[in-house]
Amino acid sequence: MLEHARSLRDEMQRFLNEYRFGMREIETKLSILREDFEHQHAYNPIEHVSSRLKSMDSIAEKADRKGIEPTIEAIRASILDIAGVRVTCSFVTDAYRLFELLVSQDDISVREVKDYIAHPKANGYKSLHAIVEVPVFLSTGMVSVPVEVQFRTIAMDFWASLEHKIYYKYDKQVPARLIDSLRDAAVTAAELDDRMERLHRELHGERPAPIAPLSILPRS
Ligand code: 0O2
Repeated sequence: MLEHARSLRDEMQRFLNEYRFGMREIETKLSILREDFEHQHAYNPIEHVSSRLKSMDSIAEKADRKGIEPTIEAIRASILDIAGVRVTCSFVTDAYRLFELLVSQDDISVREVKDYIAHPKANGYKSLHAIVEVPVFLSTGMVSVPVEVQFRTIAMDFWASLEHKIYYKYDKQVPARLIDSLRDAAVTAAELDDRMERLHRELHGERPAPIAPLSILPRS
């Protein structure tokens, strides 16, 4: 019995390690892009990068909520955001630019893209989400690991973090007046993003440009 429990624990540890390593690969790619940007263009488009690995509890809760069989195989196939990296950028164009630079790398394949910047959620949530697969070379061979990468601006991040707190404070039953206020705040945040980007462009003698549409779509 104890032997079985230990082998299960080791299996879970190996499973989570794959995601941890995948996350690290993406972090390294982002930090190379950031350093190279600084060097080549004297400009840093990334404000900060944060990462998180879903806990076993949170994986189990999501599997239960989505009716996914509680086996490693089923979870591996259906839960694609076990490893998550969030890239907070200065401006909206930087979020798209970073996305393009990451997903155009030869060893990255895109499984899914959700553009909540172009198409915000009903509550006002904005971010560009991509599920990318990155190869990880283990002592036992290569595994392809899905990592969810979210690209957003500081204003979007500020909004999302407050909305998250409100959502949990009210145990997901947010009063209507707060829902309306959050929606208004999302509009204000988007206006701020727009103004800041225009100012930034003026400062650099550029014409304000429209946001470029996504040129890279998931590979089937
Ligand atoms: P955390 O804190 O990142 O671990 P699902 O996960 O099934 O509910 P789906 O389709 O898998 O939804 O994912 P989707 O829509 O791409 O969004 C997943 C992640 O985006 C969330 O992860 C949040 O990080 C963020 N997100 C999406 N919608 C909202 C929102 O309305 N408000 C805020 N604040 N964040 C949002 P987790 O795992 O829920 O949370």
